[in-house]
Amino acid sequence: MNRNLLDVYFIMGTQNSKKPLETLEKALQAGISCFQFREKGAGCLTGAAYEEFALACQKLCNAYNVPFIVNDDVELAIKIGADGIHVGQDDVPITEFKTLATDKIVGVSVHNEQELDQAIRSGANYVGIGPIYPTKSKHDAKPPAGLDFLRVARMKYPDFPIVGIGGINEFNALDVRLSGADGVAVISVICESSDIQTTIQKLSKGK
Ligand code: TZP
Ligand code: MG
Repeated sequence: MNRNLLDVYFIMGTQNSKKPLETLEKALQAGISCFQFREKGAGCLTGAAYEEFALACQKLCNAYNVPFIVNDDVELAIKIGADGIHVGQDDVPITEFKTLATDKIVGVSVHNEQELDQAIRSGANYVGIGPIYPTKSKHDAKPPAGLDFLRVARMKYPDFPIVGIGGINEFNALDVRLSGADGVAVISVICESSDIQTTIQKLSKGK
């Protein structure tokens, strides 16, 4: 995949924003490079409402020509023709999705070298490394790992697409990039911003 797609990678579900579709549209207008639909946690949508919300997010992403990636839910991703899937270590093995949809983007969260090597061997198109900093957006997140593993991963795989995640904001995004990430994956810094346009400009490469 084109590593530029990871530049500003926005992740969101209804648990993250009071007006999620409005937030997503502002983020798209401001130039996010990728979007991940992540509807999970207490009070999240289920059934038809879940699928309708996914379709509404997908439609917006399509209008801005921004890849629409589904978190965890391979079945939904296939059903609605998402551009890709993102899975963690406890989710379905990516080979399942790869066989069903060869041309799709597959992302995997990794936390150590073994997981990193395994993800790449299994055909991941990018990996997410984190949480780099403390995060309030994922209740079962591992302790913040800092930038060290990111540096190790970049040294080992100089050209492989890597995105950093967890507690990233406009002030630390450059450190994450300088440590080897092609981009930053964020939830709260965008969802809680009163000026999404400026926030995204500051998160973005070269701004
Ligand atoms: N995976 C690791 S940290 C995280 C996820 C989904 C949450 C990132 O959210 P925030 O608000 O940008 O820290
Ligand atoms: Mg998962």
